[in-house]
Amino acid sequence: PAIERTFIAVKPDGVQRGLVGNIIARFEARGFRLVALKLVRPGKEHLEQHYAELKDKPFFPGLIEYMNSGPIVAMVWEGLDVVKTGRAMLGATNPLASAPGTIRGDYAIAVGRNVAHGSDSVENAEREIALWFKPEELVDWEQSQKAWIYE
Ligand code: YYY
Ligand code: MG
Repeated sequence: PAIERTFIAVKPDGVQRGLVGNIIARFEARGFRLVALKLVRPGKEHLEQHYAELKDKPFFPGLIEYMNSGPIVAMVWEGLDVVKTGRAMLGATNPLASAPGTIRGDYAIAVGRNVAHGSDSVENAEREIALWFKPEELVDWEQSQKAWIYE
């Protein structure tokens, strides 16, 4: 495994339901490093770009409408194997198939209201981070806990 970055977002339902702090706390407590964070309403065109690979799916228009329905907390987290581990922390796409203990498995029921997003590959993480953040929004800082998190 390598040190990677992933794009994690709290979707509009997660923000409305007051789950922002909880979701951030899970990544923080796991030991990952927060690289960027903002509350945004980026608009339809941006959201269509974010989900471009799903544009032919029947649920695409509803997905975009939902994602555009309120503010989103956009984040970049860094750490060992964080792309795959972030997906594991989120749980399965359909919350009914997400294990308890995961974000979706603890807080969601419907696939179209699944609370949070996480990049599914290193390549997509790079693409999503570049879409959501300007280079100067990615903050370089050293975690003082690092020596206690990594061998
Ligand atoms: O990466 P992930 O969010 O787990 O799933 P994707 O297959 O990328 O789909 C993105 C998003 O689309 C999903 O989080 C909910 C929604 N969606 C849906 O509403 N109905 C489906 N059958 C599949 C996905
Ligand atoms: Mg996806």
